[in-house]
Amino acid sequence: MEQTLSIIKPDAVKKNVTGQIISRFEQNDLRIVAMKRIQLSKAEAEGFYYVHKERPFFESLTTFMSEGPIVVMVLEGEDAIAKNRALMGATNPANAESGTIRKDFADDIERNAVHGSDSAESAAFEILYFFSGMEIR
Ligand code: IDP
Ligand code: MG
Repeated sequence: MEQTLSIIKPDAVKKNVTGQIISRFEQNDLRIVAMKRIQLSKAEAEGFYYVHKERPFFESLTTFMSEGPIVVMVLEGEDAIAKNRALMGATNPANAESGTIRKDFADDIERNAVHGSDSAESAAFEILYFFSGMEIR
């Protein structure tokens, strides 16, 4: 069993497709073991995405991620990190395979519906960024 962090980003929350996205996780044997709906401040979005702080899209990305509410989840299951990434599809929805979340719900490379941890190290950091041990059951 492995845990990963998933975020339904402001674009997808605004479109009211939270339930459709969560269904895909459950249909693929990922279990929600923690979940909340919050709105990040700009500084909180910058802290979450600090690994990208030198990238040209950092300013725009963190403005987008703080523009409206998000739904943050810890998903648990076998190979949860890789499985979630596969369900998400490519960063740019134009390159995402059919049937993936980003193909079906993302607008463009920035407003791309979901976030998922990309390694065990990032999952550990990202889960702790949003949840305390008591909130994960
Ligand atoms: P990932 O979310 O597929 O892991 P990353 O490369 O880690 O992709 O980028 C983090 C987020 O930054 C992406 O999900 C997307 O919202 C945004 N992003 C990535 N590349 C670009 C870009 O070239 N232009 C604008 N935004 C981008
Ligand atoms: Mg990433």
